[in-house]
Amino acid sequence: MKSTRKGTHLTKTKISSKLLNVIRQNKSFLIVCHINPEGDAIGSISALALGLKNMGKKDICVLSKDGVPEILRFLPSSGLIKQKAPKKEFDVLCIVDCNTLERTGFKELKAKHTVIIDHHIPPDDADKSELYRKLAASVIDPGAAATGILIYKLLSALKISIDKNIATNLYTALLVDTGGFRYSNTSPEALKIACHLIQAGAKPWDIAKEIYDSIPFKSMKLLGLSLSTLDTKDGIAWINTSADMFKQTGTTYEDSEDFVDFPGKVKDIEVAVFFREDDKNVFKLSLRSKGRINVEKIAKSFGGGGHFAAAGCRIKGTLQEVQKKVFTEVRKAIRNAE
Ligand SMILES: [Mn+2]
Repeated sequence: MKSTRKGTHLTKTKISSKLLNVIRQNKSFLIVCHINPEGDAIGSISALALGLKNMGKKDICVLSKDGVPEILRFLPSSGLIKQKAPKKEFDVLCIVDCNTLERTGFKELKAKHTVIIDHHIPPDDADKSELYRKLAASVIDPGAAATGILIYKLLSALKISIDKNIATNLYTALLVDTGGFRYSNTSPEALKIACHLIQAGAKPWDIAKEIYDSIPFKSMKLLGLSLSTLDTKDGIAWINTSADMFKQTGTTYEDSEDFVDFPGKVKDIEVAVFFREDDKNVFKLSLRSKGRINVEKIAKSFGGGGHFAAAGCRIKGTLQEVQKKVFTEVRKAIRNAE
């Protein structure tokens, strides 16, 4: 556990002077997040863009390959986010809430300097990649509850005041990545920063209504169909959403975003799994741990990744085959944890 220093909001994450200088000394910025973005990704890139604007930077482009999910369109300035990369070269490329170019969904982004602001663990071979060799500066802290926290610290280090719009974006980033201030990453630091963001104008009830109580009707119907597949065995609970269910309800993957939370609510289980049928015999899996089992390890063994308690991967096969494969690994992990 990291301890916080007394009398300050901030833990030990260091915002390097290198990073501050890259931002201070340059004029144009290309800010990009990962594909399939959620609240931390969109909130962080929007807050960074607003902060840089408040610093007097005029040439800022904010990018999200998959655009902005409908549920996040209330976020201030999210309307300015583009899906296509401009042809021109920028001074600085900021890769946010992810740490490889691949995760941004763009093959090439042109900039003189590249920085990474993220809280995911970089891939093992990252140091060998061209991106890391050319990196101008970075703040990568897997101990941070959300990338929004790192953006908050960066803006604070740049002495940019947090206005209401920035606060709304960053509060949403924290809210989403801590699962509504419930997950294990809900640290004193996360709550202290959330407190400051509320003082700066973020409205917790309004934001919670947007994030948690604005589910489209068709998504709820999809959830109903999916929940009817709920099953549990050997400490695992799961649900499955078939291609047919998406078709029946006129929904898309975006509508099943948090479905893994539902098997996760079952009492006395260790691991929850959500199976999403992406194609004939191709399944996207989301895994959640109740705290003892490292699901990142399991996802990684299937070529996926994530965090200790939340991870994902893609497995080929029929639903039965895929379930057998993953349940075998989960059972093994549960046995080893005993
Ligand atoms: Mn995040």
